[in-house]
Amino acid sequence: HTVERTLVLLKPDALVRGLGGRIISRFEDAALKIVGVKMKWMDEEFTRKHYFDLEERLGAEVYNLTATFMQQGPVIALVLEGYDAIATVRKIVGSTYPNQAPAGTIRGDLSHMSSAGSVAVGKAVANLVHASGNKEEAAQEVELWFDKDELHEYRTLAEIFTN
Ligand code: YYY
Repeated sequence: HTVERTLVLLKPDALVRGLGGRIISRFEDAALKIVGVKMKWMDEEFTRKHYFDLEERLGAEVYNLTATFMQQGPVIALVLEGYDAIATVRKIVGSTYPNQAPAGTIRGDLSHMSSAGSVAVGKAVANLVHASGNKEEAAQEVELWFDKDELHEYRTLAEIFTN
């Protein structure tokens, strides 16, 4: 088990619904440490960079729906650090399709099924949060979203007492 960094986005649906604080609390509750944070309104060029393989993986329609959805409002980007942070965050977030995400996960507990669930034609899956899928993606995404000097080192109270 090693300390990792992973990228999380609070998507526009999370912010317009006023869920930012509650979502961030879920990560803090699991001892994930915020080492970077910013707010950004994504444009098409940046969306392409973030979802660079989405069109190839899932097709132009899914890419276009997702891109439009991500540009409907600003997002909050976080870099979270902790033991096995990449897998831990994905576990807390839940599966891509909120109707398949178990209760107890962010997507399972907080998604509105009217705008989520399985994919409806003409609708992006509004699943509140993005989280890096694996080590390679995490490294790429942290680098895309943050400059080195925007990432911070400090010790949490737990770390001060255990080290
Ligand atoms: O990593 P994750 O976000 O859980 O799923 P991806 O397969 O990377 O898809 C990215 C994003 O695209 C997903 O969070 C919602 C959207 N999407 C969609 O709107 N419709 C699909 N059929 C698949 C994905």
